[in-house]
Amino acid sequence: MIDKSHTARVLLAIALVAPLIAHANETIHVKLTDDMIQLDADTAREGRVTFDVNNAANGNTEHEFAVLRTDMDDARLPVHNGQVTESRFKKIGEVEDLARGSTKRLSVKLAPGRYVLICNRPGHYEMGMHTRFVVSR
Ligand SMILES: [Cu+2]
Repeated sequence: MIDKSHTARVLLAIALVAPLIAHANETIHVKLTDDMIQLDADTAREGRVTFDVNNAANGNTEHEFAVLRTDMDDARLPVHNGQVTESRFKKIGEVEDLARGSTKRLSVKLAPGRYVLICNRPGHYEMGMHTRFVVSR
């Protein structure tokens, strides 16, 4: 004999959980080196993405990590006095003042599209601290 109320509860639970699975929280591990931003994955599904950002540089220099929404090539952003002109972009989020060895987390909601990840300490972008990131449906 089928328990109808039990079946209804199971269906309700599936209906509530399914959208959460479709937009699962993804964590991207980010390693900041002296002249690079390294990712363990350069794509994610749309939804909440957590960047786990570690300053793994050898030099005793603080770094930062910013997420910009742009279709531009990550190597061709406009630069003024050693810094990317962030005002020309939609900045999704950032973490700053990462001392050597430290880790900070940035959790953002990302729509499908192309992004550029940079460190915008003066001179760091031009040293190579930039990479692209793509979010798919
Ligand atoms: Cu930097």
